Amino acid sequence: MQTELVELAVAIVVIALILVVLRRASARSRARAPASIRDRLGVEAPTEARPRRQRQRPRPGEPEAPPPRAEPIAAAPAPAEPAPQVDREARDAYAAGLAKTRGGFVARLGKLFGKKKIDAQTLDELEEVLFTADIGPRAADRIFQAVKAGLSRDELDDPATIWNRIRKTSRDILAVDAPALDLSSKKPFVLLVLGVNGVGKTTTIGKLAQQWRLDGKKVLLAAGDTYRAAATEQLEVWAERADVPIVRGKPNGDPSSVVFDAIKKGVDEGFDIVICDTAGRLHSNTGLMDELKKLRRVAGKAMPGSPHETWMVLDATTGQNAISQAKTFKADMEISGIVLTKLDGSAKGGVVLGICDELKVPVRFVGVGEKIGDLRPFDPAAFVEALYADAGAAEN
Ligand SMILES: Nc1nc2c(ncn2[C@@H]2O[C@H](COP(=O)(O)OP(=O)(O)OP(=O)(O)O)[C@@H](O)[C@H]2O)c(=O)[nH]1
Ligand SMILES: [Mg+2]
Repeated sequence: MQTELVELAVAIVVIALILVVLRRASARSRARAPASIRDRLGVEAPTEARPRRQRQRPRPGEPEAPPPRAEPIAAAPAPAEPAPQVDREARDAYAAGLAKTRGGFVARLGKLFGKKKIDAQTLDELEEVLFTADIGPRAADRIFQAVKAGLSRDELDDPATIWNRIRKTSRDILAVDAPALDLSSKKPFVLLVLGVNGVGKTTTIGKLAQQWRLDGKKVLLAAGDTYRAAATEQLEVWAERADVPIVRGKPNGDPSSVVFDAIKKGVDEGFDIVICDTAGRLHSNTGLMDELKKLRRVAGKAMPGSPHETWMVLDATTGQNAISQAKTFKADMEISGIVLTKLDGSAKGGVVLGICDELKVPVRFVGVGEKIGDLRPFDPAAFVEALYADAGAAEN
């Protein structure tokens, strides 16, 4: 009797196990069924396969795994966000300056998503376009991963969704967390402008001087580039155009003494802003870096706490070189802002993405031409709209 009971219990367990296995197999086959069959069966589409967990530690003898490439990205597609308010005037001003950049990597993206069928190969091509786009490898990877992670299979057919993903990630990259520029917080507000030669420091200072004077500020320039006689003359021309006074030094004199005199004058005569020009030499020249550090120390002696901002000017036409220049300077020097010049002459305007992503320093202004009015405060939302302005047209 006892034996029969045991046999009965074993039989029940075996039947229960067979039922469980059959149910699982049936669920799997329904999930794999094409959409039309799923519809008929009333089954929801399977969610994206969970990515396989990467092995954390190398096996003995294996090289260390490289660090993860991308910033963490939300795996789920972003809900349809309301498009940010965009300053149309700023967008149009950037759009003209970004024409060459749009003709470059943005046009290549447009061709990619304009194809009839968007499939896994499109993702491979997307990766290639982004990584050769002069936007820096980290920014390229962030955009790539965002598109990849956010797109379910069905969405791959929808270029508008892809462009929205690219726009949103670009805006996120450009949104560097930094306090807004407040020129009224100090009197005078002392700004030191530096960068390698030819990037557009002196031109930018002339443009800034005019903008701020027109805003009602009392602006003074300091001709801190004493290495070349022509440098002071050039700044004098800009001072005249902008209608602001200038403090000059002797040719080959000490740039620190010019900066000291200018800040003192700024304090004594009630100026609102003192902008200091500096010499540009190759960033590998350690003499220059020492000189710039000395300039900062001397400025602090003329007015404790100054310079209040130190901006690095970068030339957009140099693409990723601009990123490495900024990194070199930032390693040695406190940089609180970036001015990116020559966007108008460059197909590499996307470099601003790499600069923001890698340096986490805010871009304050962008130069979009050689004339005195060709300098725009940087507005990330308007910039992104201008950069991808042809995206809609490219879909056709
Ligand atoms: N197209 C264009 N050209 C610019 C822009 N900004 C500056 N430039 C040009 O870049 C060249 C160099 O500008 P500068 O202002 O002399 O550069 P710098 O950094 O002061 O140069 P150094 O004093 O030699 O170190 C000039 O011919 C400017 O007209 C811009 O936004 N767009
Ligand atoms: Mg200069």
